Amino acid sequence: MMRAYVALGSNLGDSKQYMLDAIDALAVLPHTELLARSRIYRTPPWGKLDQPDFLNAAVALETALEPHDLLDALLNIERFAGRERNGERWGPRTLDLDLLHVVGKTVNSERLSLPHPHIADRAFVLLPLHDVAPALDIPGQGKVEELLRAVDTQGCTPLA
Ligand code: PH2
Ligand code: MG
Ligand code: MG
Repeated sequence: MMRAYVALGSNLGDSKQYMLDAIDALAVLPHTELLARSRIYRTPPWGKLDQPDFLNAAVALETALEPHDLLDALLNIERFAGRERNGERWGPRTLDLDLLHVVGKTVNSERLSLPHPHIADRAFVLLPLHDVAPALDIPGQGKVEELLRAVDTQGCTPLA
């Protein structure tokens, strides 16, 4: 079994429901257990600014799925949420599931880079990840609690 961390995001449609349904779907993946889920945060859009605020969250999983199989499962859950890929980078989406890290695994394939190379840059990833794994060390980037101290979390607020 491997410890895996997944980031969730949504800024189109009923975002909160997409996130909650996605967490339920992750919890019932084969050979997988949901260990922890973060709060859901409202976050300002990053990268492409002229789009609605996002909701973001993160989960910790224990899984026997290999990283590429887990990625396929995440893409299936996205598709079930009506995710359309129109080629626009960083544009609005009903559901985005990003595999952040699988403890002990390094992957550099066309489809997948692990650890996700941009965890350290993004408050909308670090804030929820900190809820589930503050002491986690992301190889090559650093410890989540230290990375979080170095980013600007202004405008990011947990939902009540
Ligand atoms: N995802 C993006 C681009 N920008 N901004 C926020 N706040 N949250 C996201 O999840 C997000 C983003 C592309 O995946
Ligand atoms: Mg993303
Ligand atoms: Mg994605």
